[in-house]
Amino acid sequence: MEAMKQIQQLNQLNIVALAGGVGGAKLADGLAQILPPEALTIIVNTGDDFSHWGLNISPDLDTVCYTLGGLANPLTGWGRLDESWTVFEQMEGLGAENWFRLGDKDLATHLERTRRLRAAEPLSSITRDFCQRWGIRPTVLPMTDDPLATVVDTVEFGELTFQEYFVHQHCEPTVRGFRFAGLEAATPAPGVLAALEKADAVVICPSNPWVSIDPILKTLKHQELFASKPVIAVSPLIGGEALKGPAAKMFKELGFEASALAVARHYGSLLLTGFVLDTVDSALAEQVAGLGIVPFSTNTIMKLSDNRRQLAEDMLHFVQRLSV
Ligand code: FO1
Repeated sequence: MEAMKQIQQLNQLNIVALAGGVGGAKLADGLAQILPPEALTIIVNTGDDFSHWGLNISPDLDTVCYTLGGLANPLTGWGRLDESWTVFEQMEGLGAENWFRLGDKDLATHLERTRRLRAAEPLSSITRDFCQRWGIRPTVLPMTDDPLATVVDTVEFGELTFQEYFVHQHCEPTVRGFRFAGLEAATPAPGVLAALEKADAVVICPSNPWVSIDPILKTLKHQELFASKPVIAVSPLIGGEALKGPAAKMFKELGFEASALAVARHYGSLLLTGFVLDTVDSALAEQVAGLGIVPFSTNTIMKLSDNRRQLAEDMLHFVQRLSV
């Protein structure tokens, strides 16, 4: 009965989640298991978007949507479940670039997205329609409908487009900075600012702070929207390592220690009200508190669907505590 009451209260929260790829998608899925669809908006990074084989690819949007729709490949985290690779193999046979793998089902998404973008339909409108067709009920929004590209400045190659760095070069080059091409002209997609205004709290998912969350924060350009409500980030670093991707490597190469504490410092107390650390990092809680950010330790590893739900529930309880 007591547990039922708590869930009912959690149900009444209105949440905006900021998400990149796999980590963001998993927490968004946990939140979607608890919150009513009208109380959850997920704002997704589009800085990874690029053109490949003449198609517009939006990797993070697709990872979030496929995950929420139960369509994601659980082994990679990106791409489709039960995928086939006929077109990819035929393209390879014709000498096409093969460093970025596109499966047959996934290709349908890119073909239709590209067709509609060329017909001047905005990315946010295409995403809304795809979500409806895939049975996804929370609102998923690209951070912007405008072109914005994350560029990675590397010691070995100079500037690389994000997917060149991430997939083609396997995140191996040494990072010395980032640039977000198109940032000045980019405005938040329709619905983004309204969702933030309505939200009781903003959740920053355990995505890469440098290349998944920073582009969203920089595109919003309306940090005052955050000032009146709790903003809570979940650390993507656990015991100094990222579960997936180059976040820890980036912190080190940019001259910082790779730790949950460094993530909390990166966002800072002007943005964050609360910070969720994994239990293995609970010894850092005191130092997070020293930054003026309320720490909370729990299990943040989301291997199973139940773990996603549990982390979302823990987060929402934390939001409630910070809201009073
Ligand atoms: N990541 C890879 O490491 N190799 C790939 O071939 C690859 C293909 C791919 C196709 C569609 C898609 O939506 C994502 C894909 N990803 C691939 C993942 C993606 O590049 C990154 O995970 C994100 O951009 C980082 O969040």
